[in-house]
Amino acid sequence: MRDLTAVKAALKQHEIELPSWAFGNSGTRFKVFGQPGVPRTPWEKTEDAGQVHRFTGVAPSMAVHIPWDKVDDYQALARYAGDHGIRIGTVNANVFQDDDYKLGSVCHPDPRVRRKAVAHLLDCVDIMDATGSRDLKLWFADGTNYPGQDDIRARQDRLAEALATVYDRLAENQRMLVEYKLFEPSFYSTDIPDWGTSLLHCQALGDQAQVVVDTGHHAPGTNIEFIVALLLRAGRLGGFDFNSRFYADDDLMVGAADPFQLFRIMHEVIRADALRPAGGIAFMLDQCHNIEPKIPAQIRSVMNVQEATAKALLIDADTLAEAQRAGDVLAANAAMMDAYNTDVRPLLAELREESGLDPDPVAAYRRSGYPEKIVADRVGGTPASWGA
Ligand code: LRH
Ligand code: MN
Repeated sequence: MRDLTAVKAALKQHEIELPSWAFGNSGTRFKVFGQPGVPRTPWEKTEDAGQVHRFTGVAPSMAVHIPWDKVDDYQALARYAGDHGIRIGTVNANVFQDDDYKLGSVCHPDPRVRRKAVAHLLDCVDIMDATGSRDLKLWFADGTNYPGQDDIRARQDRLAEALATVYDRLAENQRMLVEYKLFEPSFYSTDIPDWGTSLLHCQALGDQAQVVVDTGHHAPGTNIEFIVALLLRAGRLGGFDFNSRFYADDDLMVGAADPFQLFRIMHEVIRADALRPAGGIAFMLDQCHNIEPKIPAQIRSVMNVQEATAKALLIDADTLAEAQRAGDVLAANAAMMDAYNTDVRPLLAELREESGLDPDPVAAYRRSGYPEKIVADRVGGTPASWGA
């Protein structure tokens, strides 16, 4: 079994980034259920993200989504985040909610629409300059619904041109994270449907372009940890959008639907020695808490990532490697399963106490009075949501 001091040290410096939009109301095409106390502004989302970090100690940044988190002064927002013990992290562009984007954004047949989309992406880089963010995350809803609707290759040419324009604008310490998704909202072709398409574009652009793996964006049965191992080997894994799903892009709490898959993914990260911040992976959550209370859900999600990571850190690498070398299939699998079947909750509770935190972050948050405070304070105004 691994040296627990080293395991704790690795867990202590493992940071998980929170999505601002998961503090707001969200739902499906059938219904968006409102909740009392939901933030109404990026400032209130920042306050809530500060609470998750306060009780977990490992969520020191909040990703923003533009225009959902549009403010007049992004430097002020970054300072406000600092006042709440966190920082503004990844900047997410949004070219999927404007009427002009019905047939696509950067892949749209009309150059006017493509210029409009690229202008927004460049605005997002300006925002990164103001917030001090390293990463611009790009997910495009672009695609088609019927064969023949548009030329698949021509759309790739348009995409490559737009990405190159934005790439050239990046400062040397900034990165572009290109996210892929198999389908939805397009149902025949998606212009970046898989890791290979994202990787090809990233390799064509340069080293500051990396692939994002959203764990909800694959066909059922996809071996996601295989993709992770491959992207790490290629030096092109820029980050994760963590969530979980039973069927499609369900955006449920990470680790809720398939904790074993999350464990296998974190094993590949650790095997590549990429867990530490210098490994360059942005561990982000990307979830929708349609029915569950938002802040406790984010706290629980951070804990789920910690549990999967702790189990993966407990894999006895020497025993595993020896069994693999010897072709001892059962011993190799047992080395993984012994770690996975280890209850790491006492270890994590101890780690939190050593860090001056309550061993049970969800219970501590519930006792904090904050849930009642936001319900009492946040009356009137428009609760934040996707506004879809
Ligand atoms: C698309 C996606 C993308 C975000 C959005 C909130 O499904 O995963 O990462 O921009 O969700
Ligand atoms: Mn995502």
